[in-house]
Amino acid sequence: MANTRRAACRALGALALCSSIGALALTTPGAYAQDKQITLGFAQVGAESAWRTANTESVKSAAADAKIKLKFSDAQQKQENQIKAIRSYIAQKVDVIAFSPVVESGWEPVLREAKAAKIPVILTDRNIDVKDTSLYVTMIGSDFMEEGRRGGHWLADHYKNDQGPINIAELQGTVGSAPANDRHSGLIEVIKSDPKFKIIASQSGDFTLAGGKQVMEAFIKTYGNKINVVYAHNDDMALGAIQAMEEAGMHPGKDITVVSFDATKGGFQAMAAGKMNVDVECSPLLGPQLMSAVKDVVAGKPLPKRILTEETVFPMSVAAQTLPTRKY
Ligand code: GYE
Repeated sequence: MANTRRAACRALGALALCSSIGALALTTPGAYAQDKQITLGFAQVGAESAWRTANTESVKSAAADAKIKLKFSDAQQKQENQIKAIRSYIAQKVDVIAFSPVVESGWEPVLREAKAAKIPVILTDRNIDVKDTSLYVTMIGSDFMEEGRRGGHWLADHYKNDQGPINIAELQGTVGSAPANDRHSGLIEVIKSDPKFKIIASQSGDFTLAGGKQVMEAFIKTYGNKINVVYAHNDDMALGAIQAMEEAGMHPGKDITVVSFDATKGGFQAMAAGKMNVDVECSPLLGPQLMSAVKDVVAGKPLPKRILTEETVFPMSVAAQTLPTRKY
């Protein structure tokens, strides 16, 4: 109600007058129209990881709490499916479109269509690479570069008294996705000045457990015990890699240092069991922030271009005690 009144007042351009005509503004046909239930079209990446499952749940439950009508689609990690979903939301004339872009590039055409239809677009979780930033209202999510740097700083500290070489095998996330690009670049930024760190292998496991396991099996075949560190872009791939190492008779967390991202319950369980050394947090619980942004956009309130998530780093030593408090 308050939002509706404020929006109506802004349209009138007479704030001083508005407090006195508030009651009147609420009964005008224009203001009534803005009181209708908001419809949000959300194009999700897929269901590739525990992170994603928690993110989907967060979006669905926050929409229900905010009484926002949610149209939800799962793109099965394919950009073409997300583009189709966005086009269908445009055709259905939803009030707001939100999506978590599977990859960074290739979004201009469909976002121009949304803009032409005057449907505001909110990005969540992953960023995109567009010149015209007016194609979206705001981006809500983590700073993946910073996460990569945090992983790198943890490694630099862990090996500070070691001459090296420290051979890193990297399990990358989905090719072309923001978290894969930035978790890689953040690491490089930190370790590039120290030649003892070497990335000896780097391949995508597409953020899945099966992908992580398969790529790690291939790494073990080629590099065997030359590998000192597994740097996995998410917990699911790290868990898959841990399985591969154990099947090969190795001791993850001891013979091979395991660095991972997300800080899901699965990651915490692996740390508590001594099989993962550090988990860099990335929160999927973006639903409440998204719904409040959706309401603000509909009410005509300005939003910051970037809404950052607050996160930390969990080393193995705190896992057992922190595990019971993890929400995803
Ligand atoms: O790290 C991974 C998921 O975009 C931050 O996507 C997200 C990533 C997350 O599949 O587990």
